[in-house]
Amino acid sequence: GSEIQEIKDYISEEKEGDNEAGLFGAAKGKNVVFVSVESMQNFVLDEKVNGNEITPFLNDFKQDEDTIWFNNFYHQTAQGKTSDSEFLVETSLYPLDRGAVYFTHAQNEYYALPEVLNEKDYTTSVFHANNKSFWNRDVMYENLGYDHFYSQEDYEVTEENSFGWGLEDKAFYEQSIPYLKDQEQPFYSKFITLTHHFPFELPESKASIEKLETNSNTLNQYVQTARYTDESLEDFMDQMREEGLYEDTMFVFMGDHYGISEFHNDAMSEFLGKEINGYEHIQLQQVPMMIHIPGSGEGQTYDKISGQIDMKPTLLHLLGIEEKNELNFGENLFNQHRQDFIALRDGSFVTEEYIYTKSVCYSKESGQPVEVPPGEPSPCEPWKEKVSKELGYSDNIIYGDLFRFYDFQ
Ligand code: GP9
Ligand code: MN
Repeated sequence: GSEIQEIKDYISEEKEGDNEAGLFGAAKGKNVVFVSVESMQNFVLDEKVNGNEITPFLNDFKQDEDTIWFNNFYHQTAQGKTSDSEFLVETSLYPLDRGAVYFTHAQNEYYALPEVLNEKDYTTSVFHANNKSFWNRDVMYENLGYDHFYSQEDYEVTEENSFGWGLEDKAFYEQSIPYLKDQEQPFYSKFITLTHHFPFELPESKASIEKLETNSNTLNQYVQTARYTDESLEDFMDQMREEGLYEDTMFVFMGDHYGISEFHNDAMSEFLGKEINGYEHIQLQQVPMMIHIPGSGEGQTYDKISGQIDMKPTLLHLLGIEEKNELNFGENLFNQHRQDFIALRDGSFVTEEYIYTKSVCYSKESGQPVEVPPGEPSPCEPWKEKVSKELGYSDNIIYGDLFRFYDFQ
C-alpha cells in the first residue's frame, strides 16, 4: 500500500492539475469514434510521390476548422506493438519494455478509459477484423471494461474483399456501420485498422499512387497502403455523414506505432533527403494525432510534445468528465502547466530543448549531439533520472498489480 502512495505523491507533484484548462467539455455527451491507424507515421503527411500527395485527405483534415492537430505527438510502444498503443491510451500507464502487457498482465486491476466511460453511461466497443484472441484482446478487453468486441467472426470476409492480413479497411468500415448504428448512444467505439500493415502489400488494382523507387521494397510499398488508408478514412467519414452519425461524434485518428523500422534508414534517408541520425530516428517516431469535433470551430495546431500516454486524460477532458482520484502518467494536453516532455519506452526522451537516445544527448535546435565540456554533466542528465523514475513507477504498478490497493473513486 505504501508504494502506491509514493507513486501517487510523485504524480501529484510532477503533473499539476488544471481544471481551468481550455476546451473542458468541448465534446460533452458526444459519441467518440477512435481510429487506431495501423503503422501510420507523420513522415508521409504533406509528402508526394511523383507529384501526388500520399495522404491528401489527412493533409486537409488536419487543417480543418474543426480539427485539433497535435503535430509533435509520439508513439510510446515496445514489443506489444498495436496492443501497447491500446494499453497506453486506455490506462495512461506505460507498456512494458519487453513482452506485451496485454498477454502478461491481462488479469491485473486497471481503471481504464472504457470503465470510466461506462460509469458515465457510454456504450463501449472495439471493432477489429482480426482473430479475437490476437494479442489476447478478447481477455484483456473484458478486463478493461469494453461492452462489445466486433472481431473477425462478425465480418464477411471473402476472397474479393481481403488480402494481406485479412479484411481490407474499406470493407471493414462499410460492414461496421450497421453495428455502430445499432449501439445505444452515446458510444465510445475504437476501430483498429489492418490494411496498412507490414509488409504493406496492396493488389495493383487497388493502388492509387505509384510506389517509391528506393532500395527498400518495404518503404516503396508503404506509401501505397498509406494512400489506401487515407482514402478509406475519407470514405468512412462520408458514410458517417450519410448515416447521420457525423454531427454527434468526436473523431480521434491516432497512429499506433512506426511501420518503417530503422533497418530501412538508407531508403528513408533517400526519400526524405537527409541523413537519419539518432535525433532523426526519434523524430520519425511521430505519429498522427487528430481530434475532430464537428461544428466546434476549435481547429488548431498544437505543437506541444505529447504522446499516447496523454490520451486518456485528454479525451476525458474534452468529454467534460472530471478526473477522480485517477493515477495517470499522462496529462490532459490542454493543461497550460503541462511539462513539455515525453518518455519513449526504451528510455529515449524528447523535451523542449533536447532529444536523448542510445546514450547521446542531441540539441533540438541543431539536431546534433550537445557538446559538453569535459568534467561537466550532460544537460540531459536530470531528465534521464526523471524518465527512469517514471518508467520504473509504471512498471512497479504493473508487476505488483498495485491498483489492487488503490481507490480511484
Ligand atoms: C493485429 C493488428 C496488428 O490484430 O492489430 O498488430 P501489430 O503487428 O501492428 O501489433
Ligand atoms: Mn499495429
